[in-house]
Amino acid sequence: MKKHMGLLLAGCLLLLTGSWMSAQMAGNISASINPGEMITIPAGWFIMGNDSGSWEERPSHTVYLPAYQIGKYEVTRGEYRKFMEAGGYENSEYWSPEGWVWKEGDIIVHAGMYGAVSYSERPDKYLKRNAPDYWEEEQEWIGHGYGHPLFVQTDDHPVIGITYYEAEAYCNWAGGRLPTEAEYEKAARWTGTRSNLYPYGDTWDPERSNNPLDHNPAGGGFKVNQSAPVGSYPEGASPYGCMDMTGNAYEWCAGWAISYPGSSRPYDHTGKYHVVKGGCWDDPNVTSAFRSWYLPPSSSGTGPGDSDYIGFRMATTITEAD
Ligand SMILES: [Ca+2]
Ligand SMILES: [Ca+2]
Repeated sequence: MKKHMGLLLAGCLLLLTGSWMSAQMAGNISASINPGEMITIPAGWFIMGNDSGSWEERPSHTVYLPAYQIGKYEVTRGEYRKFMEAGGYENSEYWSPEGWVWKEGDIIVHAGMYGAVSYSERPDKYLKRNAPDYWEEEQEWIGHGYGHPLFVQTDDHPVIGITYYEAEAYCNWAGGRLPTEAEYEKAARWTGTRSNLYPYGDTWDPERSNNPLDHNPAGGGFKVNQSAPVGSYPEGASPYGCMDMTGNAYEWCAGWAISYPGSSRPYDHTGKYHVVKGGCWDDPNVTSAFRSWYLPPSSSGTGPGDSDYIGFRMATTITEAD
C-alpha cells in the first residue's frame, strides 16, 4: 500500500510538472499539439449523410455506434517514421495479405475518385518498398489547381501518399485501426443533438481549414497547394475537438463504399473501393458528409505527376475492460 502511495505521489508530481511545462509552452502552437492524442466519442445515435448533398450522401439516416476513440489529429510523418524505423515495412504481420502482396510488388496505382485508374512501374523497383510514395521532405509536384512552390513536409505534417494498405499496417503496429466511415463522420460533425455540415458549423468558412482559399501561412497561404502541420486550424475543430476533419489531408476509412439504405442509385463496392473523407488542401468547401472512393493501393490523387492527397487518422475500440 505504501508503495502504491509513493507511486501515486510520484504520479501527481509528474502531472504537476507536466501542466507547469504546458503553461510555459503556451503560445507555441506546435508545443501544444500532442500527436497520437485520442478523443473518446461516447456511445449513441447520430445522423449520417446529407439530404442537400450529392446523390451518394442521401438519404440522411440514423446510425448507432458503440463508444470508441479517434485521433484528435491526422497521423503525422513523425509518428509514421517510428513505424518505418521499427521495421514496419519488413514485417508482414502488420499487413493484410493483399497489402503485403502490394508492398512487395512493383506497381504504382494512380487512382482518381470513383474508379479512374492508371498504372506505372516503380522507378526503383529493384528495391523493396520501405516508405510511402512522396515521402521526401521536399516535393515538386503539380496538383490540379493554384500555385505550387516547393511542397515542404516536416514531422509535424500529416503523412500523405499513403495507400489503404500502409494506413492499415501502421494502425496494426500502433495498436489501433482505421475508423469506419460512420465513426469518422460522427467525430467530424455530431453536436450531440444534430449534425453540422462542416466540423465547426453549417456555413463554409475558408479560414477554418487548410484548403486552397485560406490565408494561414501554415498551409502555404492563399491559393497555394501545401499541407499544414496538424492542428494548425484550431477554429475548425469538430464539436468533439477533432482537428483537420475537413481540409489538410483526405483520410482513409475502414470498410467498403456502400450506398446508404434507401439510396436512389444503390451500389456495393465491397472488395473494391474504400471511402475517403474530409477534403484536402487542394479542395475548398468539402462538407463532412462528402464521400469519395478509392482503390486500396492508390496513394495518388488524380493521375501520374499529380498531387497526392490521402492520409489517415487512427481509431481504437473501447472494450469493457477500459
Ligand atoms: Ca491552404
Ligand atoms: Ca483531414
